[in-house]
Amino acid sequence: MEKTFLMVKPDGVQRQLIGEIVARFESKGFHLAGAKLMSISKELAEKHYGEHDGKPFFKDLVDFITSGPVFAMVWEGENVIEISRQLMGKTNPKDALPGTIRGDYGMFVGKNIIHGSDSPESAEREISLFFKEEELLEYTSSIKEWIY
Ligand code: DAT
Ligand code: MG
Repeated sequence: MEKTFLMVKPDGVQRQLIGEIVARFESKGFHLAGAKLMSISKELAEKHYGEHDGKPFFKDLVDFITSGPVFAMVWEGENVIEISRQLMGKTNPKDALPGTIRGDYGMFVGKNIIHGSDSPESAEREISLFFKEEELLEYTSSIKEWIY
């Protein structure tokens, strides 16, 4: 089954939106493989956002993502990468539709609540940056037969 890396950013944690965000992915039918509340070091932030190195917002992005705890998660499901990007909404909350996480809770591109991998390659890379193999659990979900 496809996996993706999702993360409630420091603004989402401080605004007490972890439960709300987890509930959206649970209710959709995705399967939680691993999760943890953690701090991100500058080194990890720079690796995670490496594709944006050199852009004008890079320093602010690294400062923001290291400014407080994040809630890192791995979710599984058919097409989870594409569907979770839809549930998140557009990068800039001003363009994100109501009903999406960024559309419902975000106001500003620099504080947009949630991160999600955007391709199978970035999912694999980001999962291995944030999680050890033993932190990801394999277990059967009893509701799976009612979802697929
Ligand atoms: P996404 O988080 O939707 O995958 P991205 O990978 O293009 O978006 O950018 C990573 C983060 O960087 C994004 O969540 C918020 C910030 N960011 C992107 N574009 C920005 C901009 N023009 N100004 C300020 N911050 C920006
Ligand atoms: Mg991105």
